[in-house]
Amino acid sequence: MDSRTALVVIDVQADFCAGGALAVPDGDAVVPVINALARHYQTVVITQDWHPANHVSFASQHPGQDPFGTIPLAYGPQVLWPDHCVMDTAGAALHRDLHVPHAAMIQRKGSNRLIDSYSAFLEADRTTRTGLDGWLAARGIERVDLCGLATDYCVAWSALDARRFGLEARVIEPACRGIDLEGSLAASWQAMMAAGVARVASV
Ligand code: VGL
Ligand code: ZN
Repeated sequence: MDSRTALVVIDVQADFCAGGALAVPDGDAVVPVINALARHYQTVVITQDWHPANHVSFASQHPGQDPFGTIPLAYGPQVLWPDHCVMDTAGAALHRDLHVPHAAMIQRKGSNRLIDSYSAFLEADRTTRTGLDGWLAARGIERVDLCGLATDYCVAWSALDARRFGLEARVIEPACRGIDLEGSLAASWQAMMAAGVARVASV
C-alpha cells in the first residue's frame, strides 16, 4: 500500500468476539483477514474501546433500563450496552490472535465516563477530539482504510469522521462484522455512502 494510506483496525477486542460481553455475530472471523491485510500497510492504527466500570453507555448505570435500549443524554440519543471493554480487564484486551506487530499507534477511546466514543476521531459530544486526526496528519496520511468491529457502530462512525477531517475513507467489508440493531447495519452503509466513504471488498 502507498505510504499516504493508513489501516485503522477498529476494536478487535475480546468483548466483541465469541464469549465476550458484547459479542458481534461472527466477530472472530475478521481476525485472520485483518492479520493478512495489515502486512500490506506501513502505517497501522489499532483502536481499543476503553471504558471506566461506571461508564454512561452501560445499561447497568441506569436503573430500570435494559441493554440495547436508547436513552436521551445531553449530547443526544445513547444506545445502552451491556458492560463491556472495561479498562484493563480481559474483555478489553485485543483479540488474542490479532497479530499486527508493526502497529505504531493504539488509540483508546470512550474513557470519559460521561461521553461515549464510537468514533476513533471524535467523542459522542461531537466536539472532543481523540487526537488521531493530528497523528495521521503529522505522518502525511491522506486516506484511511477501515476494518474491524462493529461495522454499524465504531467502524461507521470512524469512517464518517475520517471524511469530516478531510481524509479519504474506504471500509473493507470482508474485514468487518456488524451488530445490526433495528436496521443499523443498512442505515450505516447508507450514511457512509452519502458521505463518500468507499465500500470495498479488497484493496
Ligand atoms: C462498539 C458498541 C459499544 C463498537 C463499542 O466497537 O462498535 N459498539 N461500544
Ligand atoms: Zn463501548
